[in-house]
Amino acid sequence: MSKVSDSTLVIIPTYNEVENLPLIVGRVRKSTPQVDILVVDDSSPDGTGEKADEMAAADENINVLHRETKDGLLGAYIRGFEWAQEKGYEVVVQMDADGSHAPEQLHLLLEQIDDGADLVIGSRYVEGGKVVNWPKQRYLLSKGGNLYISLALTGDIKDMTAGYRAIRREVLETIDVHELSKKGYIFQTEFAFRAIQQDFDVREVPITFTERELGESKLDASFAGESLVEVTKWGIEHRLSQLKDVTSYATSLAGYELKHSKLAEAPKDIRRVFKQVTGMVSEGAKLAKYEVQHSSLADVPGKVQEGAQQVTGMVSEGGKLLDYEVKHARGEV
Ligand SMILES: Nc1nc2c(ncn2[C@@H]2O[C@H](COP(=O)(O)OP(=O)(O)OP(=O)(O)O)[C@@H](O)[C@H]2O)c(=O)[nH]1
Ligand SMILES: [Mg+2]
Repeated sequence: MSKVSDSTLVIIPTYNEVENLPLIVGRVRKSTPQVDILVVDDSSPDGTGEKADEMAAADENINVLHRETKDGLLGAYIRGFEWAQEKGYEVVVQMDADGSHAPEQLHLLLEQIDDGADLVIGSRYVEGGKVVNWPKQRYLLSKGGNLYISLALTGDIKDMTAGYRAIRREVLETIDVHELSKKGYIFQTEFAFRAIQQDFDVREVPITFTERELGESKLDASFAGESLVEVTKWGIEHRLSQLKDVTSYATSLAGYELKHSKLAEAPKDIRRVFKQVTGMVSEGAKLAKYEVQHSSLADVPGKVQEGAQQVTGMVSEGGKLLDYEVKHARGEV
């Protein structure tokens, strides 16, 4: 019997991934031979595009698009999505070239698609999900950021920023990808949020995310600041009436946790991180406050509880981050 996922295109955007590309493509071909691959290269100076052409010439399942200049990840994906739609693929997959998204786990995403999901996110932060080779600070910021996003958007999805995804054609036909924010990688979050708003069946599967070993990063991990402000705006637009009673929880918990953290002993250079964490917490509190002022009296007690738990989690992640920073600054870790 044929499955939806038999018609899948894996899009791999590349910029200077000449060492990684043959490895990742080889792994996809080996683990999931039924899918096709599209490399979207932005004229990488290191010759990734030529390498991709060589591979495409030797294997009809591999295709390449060349863009003239480096124009960001969203732009590369938009080109890939349009190509997939022209060719009539039922499912597209987003996969980084650097090995962070294991092709050996692709079947986990595709199985959910075949089970009826519209968007499947390979998640680091659901039970069973893992991150390998990340400094603790980056892990905590990412996890804290995602907790915040879940809270702000009152979603059940734990890893809204993740980039390993399988998407059904219908979702791409519904969401206008040209309207997504071009700031950093925030489009990933916005896309998932819109899919949820459109009542698509959005699911997570646990994956093991492995930090790149070869080649250079294209983006620093500075999503914390700008992106969270963006997310807060959507959250407010979305009118999260469920959050109204969370305000007092959020503010008192944040106050308590931060007072009891190791901040008093903290040397100056952790201030930066502290600011990021307090920024996160205070954005959360502001959002909650706004909601109290603007929502109707209709209440959803279960959701309030859940929201409070998320805030607690976020704040305690912040506390852990501070502890780590203090130890790090003292040379204990
Ligand atoms: N075509 C294209 N690909 C890009 C662009 N920017 C990033 N990529 C690719 O997008 C994927 C994700 O980029 P990474 O550099 O791994 O970003 P990251 O995962 O945040 O950073 P690291 O933690 O260092 O891996 C990789 O396959 C990149 O080669 C771009 O402007 N154009
Ligand atoms: Mg990467």
